[in-house]
Amino acid sequence: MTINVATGVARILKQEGIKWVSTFPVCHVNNALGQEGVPIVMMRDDRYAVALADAYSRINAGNPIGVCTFQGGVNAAGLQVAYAGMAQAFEDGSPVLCITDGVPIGATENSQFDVTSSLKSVSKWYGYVDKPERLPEFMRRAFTMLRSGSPGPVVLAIPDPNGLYDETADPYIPVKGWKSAPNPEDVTKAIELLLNAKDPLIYAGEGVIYAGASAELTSFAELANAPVISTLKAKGAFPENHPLFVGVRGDQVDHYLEKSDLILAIGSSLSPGRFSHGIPNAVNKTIIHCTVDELHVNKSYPTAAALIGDARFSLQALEKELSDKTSGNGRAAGSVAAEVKSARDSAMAQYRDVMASTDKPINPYRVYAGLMEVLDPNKSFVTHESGNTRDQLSTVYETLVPRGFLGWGNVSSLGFSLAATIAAKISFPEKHCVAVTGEAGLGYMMGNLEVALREKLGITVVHVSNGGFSGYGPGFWGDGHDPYTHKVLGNDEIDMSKVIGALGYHTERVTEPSEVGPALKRAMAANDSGQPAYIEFICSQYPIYGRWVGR
Ligand SMILES: Cc1ncc(C[n+]2csc(CCOP(=O)(O)OP(=O)(O)O)c2C)c(N)n1
Ligand SMILES: [Mg+2]
Repeated sequence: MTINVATGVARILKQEGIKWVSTFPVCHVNNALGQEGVPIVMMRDDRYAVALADAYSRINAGNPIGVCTFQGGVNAAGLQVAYAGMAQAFEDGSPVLCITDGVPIGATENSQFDVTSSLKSVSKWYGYVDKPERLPEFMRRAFTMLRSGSPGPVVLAIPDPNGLYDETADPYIPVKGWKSAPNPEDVTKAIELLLNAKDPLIYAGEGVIYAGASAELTSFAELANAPVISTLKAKGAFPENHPLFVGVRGDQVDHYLEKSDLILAIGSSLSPGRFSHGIPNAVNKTIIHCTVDELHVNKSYPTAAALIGDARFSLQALEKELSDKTSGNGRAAGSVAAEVKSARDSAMAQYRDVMASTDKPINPYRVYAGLMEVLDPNKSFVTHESGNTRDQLSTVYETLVPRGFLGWGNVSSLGFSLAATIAAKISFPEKHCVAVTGEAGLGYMMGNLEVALREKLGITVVHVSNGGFSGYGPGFWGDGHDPYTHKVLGNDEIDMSKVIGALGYHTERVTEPSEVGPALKRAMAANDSGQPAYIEFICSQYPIYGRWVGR
C-alpha cells in the first residue's frame, strides 16, 4: 500500500512499541502521529520536548525508548532551542530518538545555522531520509543504534514528509538490539588482578542500570567482598542500605578512593572533571575497566585490564570466574563490611545532625530528611536540580532501587528535573514523584509547570527557597562581585507558592521545620488525586556536601 513518509514514521513507531511522543510545534510528522493514534505530550518549549523523551529513556533504561519531535528544516527555530536538550542527552549518553524536519532538497544553504553539522555534533547517529522508500532502512538503523552499544541520542531528519512509498516493498520488522559479552581471556586476567589486590573498590556507573544488572552487581560485590561506590548517574544501581555500599560522595568515598589499590569500574566512562570523581594516584592503582564503549578505555587513566561488553554479561562472567578460582568461596570476608560501616557513620554524622535541625530558616538537610521519612523508597522517584540540591541529595539521600532516585548531569543543565519527574510519573503512575530544585531550576521550569496540570500528573516540586543562586554567593568569585553574581528577588519579596498556586497547583510555603513532614504528606495526598504540588521551603543557604575527589 502506498503511504507517505510521515504516516510511515508513525506506523513504525507503533511497531517499535512507542506509546507517545513529546513535542513542541511544529514538526511535519505530527499530524500523521495523531492520525495513526500515537498520542502527543505537548511541552511548552522545544528543549523540554527533548528533555521529557530523554528522561523517559533514562528512567526506563531505554525500554521503551523516548521519542520527541520538533521543528527543523530551513526555519529551524525549534531545533535551535531543542539543541540544548540534545546536547544534554548526548553528554549524558541517553538513548532518545529525535525526529525533526530535514532541510528539503533544493533549499540547502538557505539558512545561516547549519542544521546538519549541529545535529551531528550532539547525536550518536544522524540520519537524513533522502528518499521516501528508504524510511524503513533509516528507522531500522535508528532503533539499532538506540538499542545496541553505548547509549546516545539518534536524530532522524525528514525533508519530505509527504513523499510516497510502498509500505509493502520493504516491510518493517521491529529491531531487537544486540549486546555482547566480554572476551573470556580478559575476564581471567581481571579476576587474577582482583585476587592479587589488597583493597579493591568497585566503581559502578550508569551502564549497570542500562544493562539491568543491579542484582548481578550485588552478588558479584558480595562474592568479591569489595566495597562499592556509585556515580551520580548510577545512584541506586547498588542498594544503598547494603553493608558494602560506601556512597556516591562524602568523606568515606574520598577515603576509599584514596586507599584502594585496585578499582574495578563497571558501566562508567571514568571521565573526571565533571560531576564525578577522579581517581587519585591512578598510576599507582590497578584499573580494571568494564565498559560497553572502547572509546573510554585508556582515556584518562592507564587501563590494566578492560572488559568490553554489556555490564550484565561482564558481571556474570566475573562472578563465575571468581567463584571458579576460589572454589565458590570468593574473597575472604575480613572486616570489610565493618570498616565500611564505621567510615560511613563517621562521615555521615555531620549530615545526620543537620537532618534533625530545628533551625529557622529551615536547614535544607531537614527537607531531605523529611523526604526520606515520608516517601517509600520502593515506591517513589526523587530527582535533584543543578546546584546545591544535586550536591546535597547525592551526599545523603538513601536510594534502594534503580531509579528510585535519578542522578543526572555529566554537565547538569538547569531545569531537567521537572521533565524527569513528569517522565517518571508517566512511567510509574503509582509512584510518588518529586523534583527538588532551587530558584534557578524553578525559573527554567515555569512555562512547563502547565504540562503536569493539563496532563493531570500528580508530581511534586520541592523548592529549597534560599533567596539566591547560593553556590555563587559571596566568596565564590573572590571579592567585589556580591550581589551581582547570585541574588534574585528573594522569598521575602515574591511568594512563589501564591504564583504557582494561582496556576492550580496545591501549594504551601513552609517556614517551620516541624511542618516539613506534614507539608510533604499533604503534597503526596494532592498528588494521589491527580493534582500537582509545589512546596516552598524557606531555607538557609548551607553549601555543605561531599566533594568530588581529584577534579
Ligand atoms: C543551563 C545552565 N546554566 C548555568 C548553570 C550553572 N549553574 C549551576 S547551579 C546554578 C545556580 C543554582 O541556584 P539555585 O537554583 O538557587 O540553587 P541553590 O544552589 O541556591 O540551592 C547555576 C547558574 C547550569 N547548571 N545550567
Ligand atoms: Mg537558591
